[in-house]
Amino acid sequence: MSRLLIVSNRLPITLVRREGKLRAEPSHGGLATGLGSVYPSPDSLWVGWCGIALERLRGQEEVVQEMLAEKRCRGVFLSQYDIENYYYGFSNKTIWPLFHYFPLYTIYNKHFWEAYVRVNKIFCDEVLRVANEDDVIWIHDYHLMLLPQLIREKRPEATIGFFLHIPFVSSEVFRLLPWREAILEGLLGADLVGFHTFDYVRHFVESCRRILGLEHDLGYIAVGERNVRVDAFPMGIDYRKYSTAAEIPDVKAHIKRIRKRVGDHRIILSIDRLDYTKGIPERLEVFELFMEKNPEFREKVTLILVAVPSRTGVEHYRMLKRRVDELVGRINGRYGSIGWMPVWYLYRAVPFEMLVALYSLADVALVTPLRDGMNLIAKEFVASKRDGTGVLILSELAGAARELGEAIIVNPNNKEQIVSAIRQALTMPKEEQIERNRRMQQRLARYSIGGWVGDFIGTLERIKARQREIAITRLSEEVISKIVADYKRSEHRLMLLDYDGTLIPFSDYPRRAKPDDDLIPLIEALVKNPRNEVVIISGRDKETLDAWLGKTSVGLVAEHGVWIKEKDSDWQMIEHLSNEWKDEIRPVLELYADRTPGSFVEEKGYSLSWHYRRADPGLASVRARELREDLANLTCNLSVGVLEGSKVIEVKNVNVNKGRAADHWLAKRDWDFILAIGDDWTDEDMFAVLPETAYSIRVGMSVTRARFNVHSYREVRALLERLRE
Ligand code: GDG
Repeated sequence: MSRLLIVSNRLPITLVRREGKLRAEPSHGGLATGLGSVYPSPDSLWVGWCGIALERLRGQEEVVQEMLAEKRCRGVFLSQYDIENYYYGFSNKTIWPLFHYFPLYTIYNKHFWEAYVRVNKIFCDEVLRVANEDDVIWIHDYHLMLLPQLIREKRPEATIGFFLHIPFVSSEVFRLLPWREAILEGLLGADLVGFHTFDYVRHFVESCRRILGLEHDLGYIAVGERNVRVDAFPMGIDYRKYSTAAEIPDVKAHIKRIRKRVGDHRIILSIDRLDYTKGIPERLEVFELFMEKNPEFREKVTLILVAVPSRTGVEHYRMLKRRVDELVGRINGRYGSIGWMPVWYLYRAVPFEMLVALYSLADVALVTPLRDGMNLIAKEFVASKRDGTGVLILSELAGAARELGEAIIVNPNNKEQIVSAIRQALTMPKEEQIERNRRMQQRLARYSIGGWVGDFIGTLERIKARQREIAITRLSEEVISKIVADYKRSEHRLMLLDYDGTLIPFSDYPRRAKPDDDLIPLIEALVKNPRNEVVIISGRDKETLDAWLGKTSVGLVAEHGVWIKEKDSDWQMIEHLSNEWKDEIRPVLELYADRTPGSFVEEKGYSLSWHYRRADPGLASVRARELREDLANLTCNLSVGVLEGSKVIEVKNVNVNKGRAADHWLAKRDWDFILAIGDDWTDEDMFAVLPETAYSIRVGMSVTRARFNVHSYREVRALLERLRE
């Protein structure tokens, strides 16, 4: 039976050594809390670091594994050196700051990187040790970005999902990373890569395009033979757990106790891990400004600040702690009075019952991170509001802001705006609070943590099924043997072959894609066989085709079918065409070439094309979209059509396409063997007119009318070599 294998840096339980004895305690943080609700289940296993250095386990690894196995966990053991360099180092001093737009905090250190690679390999070994063939492997977060590819290398067929819990930065920031290629390649080892928001999806696919040159098509990236899906899955919470928590006796007791202490003061709540991305000092400054600007609220409002210790071994976190301590002291000293302390400060994790008691009591939750992948605190606060009252003030730079639009959304750097938001929150009529919260609650209840897990795993299974479908159309050795056998048996064979991308690889400059030394003899050999009729059916102009292939007496089609040249005869036009439209279209294309460095216009007898292979991909895709719109307007009264090939937009007379050219040859006689091969969508017109018995092959793993797909021109050449023999 297939199991769900969750893999993350930390397990949902952390081992601690107390009085010489090992104990298991629950882990804190977004991932553990979130997935903890759907875990453990009998058909799942969680693989991760157990929280204690190998040196301190003193040979007790087996005992630890047994302890962990009871909780359906499997431990990964890391040395103190690796924890320092992989966890505190690369994960938390390189990736964490960079991915939260803190490039100045980012340390690029070769030893950190080496440890990161090594630990990802240790995780890989452990996963391979416990994973069955048909298990679904779900890897989490930024500590393990190389792991998908490492597993893929060893288990090419594995089902692997990856989810990133933090933001994926804009490609402009991501490119700062010296190991950027390896990170992207690592992630693309997965079948599904998930992020919290669509913005992060955009940043990721853009980075893949700019850095690895991989195009994406509606969230699919073709990586070798695999189609990798990239999509947004905003993480939900266990809605019921929070919405019903106030009924728990312990929670009720906490509520009563805190209320007695706070009296009738209004409560503003702030809870986070103590992390510089969460904007805690900035929030304290805002609260100070609020006190200063709104004296009528002094002695009436209390800010409860829970800061959960985090990564205390990292210098920036220690500095942050000092800063927060100072600010709390300053505000309490400045505005406090006998009997009223403006800020209640807890530097520790609180138990769940206390946490939800605070959610339940708070009038306002102030959630103003400078950057946050999602932020579950905001969601938990809203879910805990049984009577619907309470106001959420939420940073627009938290992923959660995309779903919680009824909150008061603020820019965390705009102090004045947050000060007015606090005022607005404290004076908001109850009905309005309820109306806003109810809408958010409905949404959170619908897409809760179970829905999130189901959605992710469901999508992963669908992409796997899709990959299998593509694998079926992949030209197999078996089909190749059948093609060769049919070829040998037949008397009248027609071969229609596209040129660029099919017989020869693409080049930055079309003029450079000349036939190489192997191609001409191959074509000559095929043409020489009296049973063969071979036609190169191309979009290029007839002069180029003549110059490159004229000597071989192969049949030729130029400009997608404007011109045809039968074996050993002259060029002729399929039908008479006019060229007058060119004067109108040429200046438009030239303008786009001028505005898009690296692109250029190519003119052929009956067509004009704008090529953008060498242009900046981001700019080119914007320009291509604009050009398509311009051309749609300009060409509506002309008898021309607009075609899109691989990095080229071409305008040419309508009625001219490779299908018509193919028809010309198909009609010549009864063929008992037909083979057609092409690589872009102009070749689809050719595939469309073929009889069912024909062998048609599309180069590239795209959806196609052709019966089979191959990976690259090399496989086409290999197939033709087999036929030549
Ligand atoms: C990362 C991303 C993303 C916190 N303090 C206590 C406590 N918690 C629990 C909360 C909540 C979780 O920890 C914190 O989650 P966040 O989402 O706010 O933040 P990160 O830890 O930074 O998590 C984040 C998340 O992953 C999920 O993908 O949203 O953007 O940075 O569930 O309840 N729980 C208890 N005591 C505490 O003192 N019991």
